Amino acid sequence: MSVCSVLLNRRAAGGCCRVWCGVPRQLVHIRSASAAEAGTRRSDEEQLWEAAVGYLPFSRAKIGAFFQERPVLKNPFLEDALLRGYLKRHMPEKAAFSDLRAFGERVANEVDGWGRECEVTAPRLVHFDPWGRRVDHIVTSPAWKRMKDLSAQEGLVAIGYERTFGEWSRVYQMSKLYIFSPSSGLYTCPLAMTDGAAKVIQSIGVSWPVDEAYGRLTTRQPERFWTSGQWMTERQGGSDVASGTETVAVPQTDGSYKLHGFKWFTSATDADMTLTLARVQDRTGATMPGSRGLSLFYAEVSRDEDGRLKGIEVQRLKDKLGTRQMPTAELLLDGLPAHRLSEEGRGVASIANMLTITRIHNSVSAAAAMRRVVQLARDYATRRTAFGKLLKDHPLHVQTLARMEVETRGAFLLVMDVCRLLGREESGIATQLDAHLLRLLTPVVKLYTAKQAVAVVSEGLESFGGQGYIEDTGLPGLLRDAQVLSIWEGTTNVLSLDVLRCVARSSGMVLHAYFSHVKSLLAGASDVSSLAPAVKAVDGALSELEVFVRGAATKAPGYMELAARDLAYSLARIYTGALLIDHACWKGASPSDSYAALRWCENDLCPVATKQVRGCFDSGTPPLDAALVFDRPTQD
Ligand code: UCC
Repeated sequence: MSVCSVLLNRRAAGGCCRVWCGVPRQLVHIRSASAAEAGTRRSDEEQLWEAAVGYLPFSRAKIGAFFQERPVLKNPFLEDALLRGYLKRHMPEKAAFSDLRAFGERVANEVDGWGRECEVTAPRLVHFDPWGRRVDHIVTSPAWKRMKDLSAQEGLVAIGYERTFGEWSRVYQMSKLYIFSPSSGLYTCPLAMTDGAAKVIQSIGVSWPVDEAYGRLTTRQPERFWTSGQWMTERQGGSDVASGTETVAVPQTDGSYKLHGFKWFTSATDADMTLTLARVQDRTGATMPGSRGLSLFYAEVSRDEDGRLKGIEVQRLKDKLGTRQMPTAELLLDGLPAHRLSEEGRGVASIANMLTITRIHNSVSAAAAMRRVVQLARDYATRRTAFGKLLKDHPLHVQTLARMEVETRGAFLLVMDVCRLLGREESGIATQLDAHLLRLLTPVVKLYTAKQAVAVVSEGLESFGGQGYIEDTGLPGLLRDAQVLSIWEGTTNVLSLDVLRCVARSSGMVLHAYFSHVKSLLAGASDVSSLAPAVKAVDGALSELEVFVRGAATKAPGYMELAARDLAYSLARIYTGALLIDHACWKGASPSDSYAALRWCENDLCPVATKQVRGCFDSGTPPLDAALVFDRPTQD
């Protein structure tokens, strides 16, 4: 039975009043006027009935009358209470504030649309021209190219090298990137590598041939601006760069080299230059294996007069879960002209500065992804009505958002503290303690914020219900792009082992710096009674960590390796707790700053101690883990 016939039956039964009681008066009037034909006489009831049928939900109209309001991206700088508070506390320069405010406006109104365009118009590879010549053109969207110009104009790399705000220049630069990142269409990836390359060139202090490149990487002029790649990963390599790098560097008579090898993952492959690792061949063609055989090379990506890439073939673009905006390629290097930047055998140590910078960028992007999803979810909660009221009036929903907010605040403060340390190092005012902290916290912030980002962004999508799962809302892309953050630039386990390595190489000095700095942060809060539970929790966790570290020295080999991940998490949670407390003690802090600190410190701040008590790192555990993982049904 059709809707109409149901209604007609109801009408016959005299129940028509219910039918139109939901129809707005004005609409009834307009509809009935237009429906009335001149010269015909119909009763008022008939006319109203026709009007009502015209406005029945889903009758004649194809898609109904209700449309959920979309979440609105507002100026991400103005919307971010913690970012503004942090900057007000540490670098209250008016020029920086007005720049960030204006940039935030541009991001919300203009750049965010470009970011979406980058996602929708993914890069593609054109191998051959129409006449069959190999060209290997990576075709990117106009929006991707606009991102490059914007990045130069806004100084997204340059700010870190101009150092207008001295030791706070990195915080300023990263604040801009933090605002930009979720709208950037992943352009933050080439910017991370560009920044890392500039840092390497600057720290090595080499002039020709990289002085021109350095100027281009750090310029604000779009027509001069270059981006850099970071080609480290090979088929055998993955994280194990030292033993997996097969690329060889063949010395040329003019002192340059030609590189031959296969790079398995190269991100943002439309770069103008790259830094990469290779093994120098001796006269017999032999190379040295392992880390000591690796050297650092600089190469420009250029084309010959026929339009062919010089010494490079782009094998294919990667088909990835996320970061689809950005071309990631497999490259065959077949005689790529290059210059050696490091001493022979010092490749990994020399590219380490690039890793530090890209890992910090990664962390900025992680915190930014969390902040963006929280901002959108918060806005949506003021628009979406369910079960009779707005989402913002459902305490359980707001509790979920509040938990996301606490994670986001923690991540932000941890990231910015590492940026602060980087800025101090680059301004030449870092103490030994700062240097140790920077080395220790770089892998920690990268691994921890990446994991947080996946969890918070996933939770954020859920807060939109089914709409969070719909591709063209732009929301699923946030989750896909967050997932890469824990994978590239060192996975969680590789970075956890890096923490152990830097502890060992510094003979424990990085941990010494860590303990004394956390204690000094807590000391500043000792007389703030409202924060006492948080201070007590961090202090207790720090003591547990000290006990663990002291005891670990006496344990069998392998014990610390098993504990590495939980150790890194403990370092992150305790340090972040101390930063939240410290920020809440600032005279300009808000009650929400204190509340966030208290909530953060309710977590298990020292999981390495918790797990130790449960025997997770004991020698009997790995066989049990293995038996569990490889458990097979028994043969009957
Ligand atoms: O390329 C990729 C994608 C690019 C996209 C970037 C965008 C990111 C931001 C986006 C924002 C949206 S992904 C591929 C990246 N690959 C990795 O991250 C590699 C992961 N593997 C590692 O990190 C390993 O730990 C290795 C490769 C560093 C291990 O190599 P070795 O040779 O075994 O390392 P060693 O022997 O421990 O260290 C060799 C030297 C030592 O110096 P010396 O000899 O003076 O004592 C170390 O102290 O290197 C030094 N070193 C470091 N220094 C090693 N690691 C570090 C470090 N992290 N910091 C400082």
